[in-house]
Amino acid sequence: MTPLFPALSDDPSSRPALRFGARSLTYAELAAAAGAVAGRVRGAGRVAVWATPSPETAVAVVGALLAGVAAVPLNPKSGDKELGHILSDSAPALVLAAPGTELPAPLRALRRIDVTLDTDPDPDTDTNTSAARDTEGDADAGGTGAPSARAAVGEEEPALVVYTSGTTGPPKGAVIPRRAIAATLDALADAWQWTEEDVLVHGLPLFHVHGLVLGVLGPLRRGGSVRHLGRFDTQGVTRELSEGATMLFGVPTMYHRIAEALPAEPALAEALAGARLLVSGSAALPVHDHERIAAATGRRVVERYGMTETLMNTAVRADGEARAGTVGPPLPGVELRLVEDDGSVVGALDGESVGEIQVRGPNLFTEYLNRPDATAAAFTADGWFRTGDVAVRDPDGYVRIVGRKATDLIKSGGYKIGAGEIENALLEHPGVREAAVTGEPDPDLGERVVAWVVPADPQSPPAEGELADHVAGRLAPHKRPRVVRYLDALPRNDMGKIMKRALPA
Ligand code: MCA
Ligand code: AMP
Repeated sequence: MTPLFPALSDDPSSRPALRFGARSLTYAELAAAAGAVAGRVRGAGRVAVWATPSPETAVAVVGALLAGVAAVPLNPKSGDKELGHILSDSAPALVLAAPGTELPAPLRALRRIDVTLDTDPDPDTDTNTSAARDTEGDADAGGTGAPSARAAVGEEEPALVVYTSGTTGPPKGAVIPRRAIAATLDALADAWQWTEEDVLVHGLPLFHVHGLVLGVLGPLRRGGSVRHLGRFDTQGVTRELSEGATMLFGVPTMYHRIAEALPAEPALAEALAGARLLVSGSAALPVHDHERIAAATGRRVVERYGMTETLMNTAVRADGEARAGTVGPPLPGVELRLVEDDGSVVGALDGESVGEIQVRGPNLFTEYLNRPDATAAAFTADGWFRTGDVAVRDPDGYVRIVGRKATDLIKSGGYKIGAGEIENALLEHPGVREAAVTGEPDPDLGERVVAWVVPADPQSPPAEGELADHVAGRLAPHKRPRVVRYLDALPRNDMGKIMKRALPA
């Protein structure tokens, strides 16, 4: 296997690699900073990364990868319950964080390593851990033949453990091997003609696949660069695309906000028109937003479709036709089929026959950490991964996602949110007797989280804001209910099961 980051291996250049606001690193500086991290984490089992939108997060993850140690990116807004679960499940040996960041109590019990961007070798670190040795170590892992005393890191070794919600219970850790990262990024490079000349701009969070794997590791694998906005806004997009950035990645909510802003921001339209590629993913981009952006800029947003467990499965190619409502054909190396409920495979490419998307290929995760039951249930007997997404295929092979099998999964702002997880958190509030959570269409977020609550005391139900804060503080702010509806009782069937479809629209 070739090294994950060839541009860091041999003679890292003074080309820009990362930029976050006023702070930037060249490849040589990144090699030194990440090399220092690698030296300090080598041999650790797994390391947690406090994944703020900062260059330290990128350096921490790249450093762990250079050392062959799996990184567990943590949402810095995780609430107690979510964080507690992730830490006990993934059992990291230590936590990597930017200096001066205050970590919440559960993390303070772990050994902490401050990630500095300083390129001077750390005097406390063993001399074998200089940048040069560590980037060489990665090259060795790739079998380039350079001499080193270190054992190669196998391509099936875990690179990342990324937590993702299911319909019930706490989030599961998807174990993503090095092979999957390399395969998906190289397939996207083929589809998008993505090269070292590209400069990517985005404002995505760095604790999920979209922002971290595609948005940071993607440019670094190509030897190109990434400029992170810190937080997404249309002014940042305008500025970076006007100053040399070539590609934009975002979730549909970001493109919706761009579409809304375009009439009043002519510079935004000009900046988007000059980009080489505008890419949306993590949820469906509504046709209306596609069309508004195309009308104002003359440019079409291309969609790609993936999952934490599978990384990327399909993408509209840079030289392909960007049809609104489609996510393109399967990427090179990815096998994709549609399967009906009775198990029969949909053969027709007729734009009408519906089936669940199942995939196979080098882009797939290995397992859910500590969850052999869930891992087994996710695959068919012959090794296809069941995505739960329902689609049709057009005559030219393009995939059109038309729905999802699980009604208890909500996609809000591009985040996947399990209804069960929020229901459990709500039931822990003393003012809540019964709770049900659903997703409702939302023009900005795609879907918004709605909580249906039977209060313990109907005379003084807990306030909407209090329940939102309760969920934000236990789980994460993006999981908080945006609307709370109070009922005297939840609709139940004869078996006592809550009938969500019977909740008033
Ligand atoms: C609000 N806030 C609160 C509360 N209410 N904090 C604590 N308690 C509360 N009750 C805070 C929020 O944390 C946030 O802080 C700010 O107020 C605004 O919140 P909100 O309105 O919810 O956020 P937003 O700015 O409207 O978010 C929209 C967004 C975001 C920027 C589009 O949803 C987003 O970043 N989405 C990306 C999701 C993503 O990357 N998904 C990839 C997974 P602050 O502003 O400080 O943060 S899917 C994936 O990886 C697969 C592989 C794929 O296909 O891509
Ligand atoms: P996650 O589990 O958070 O990684 O989210 C993966 C899910 O996001 C997929 O199973 C799809 O339901 C959805 N998704 C990702 N990209 C797209 C897209 N371009 N169009 C529609 N849905 C998407």
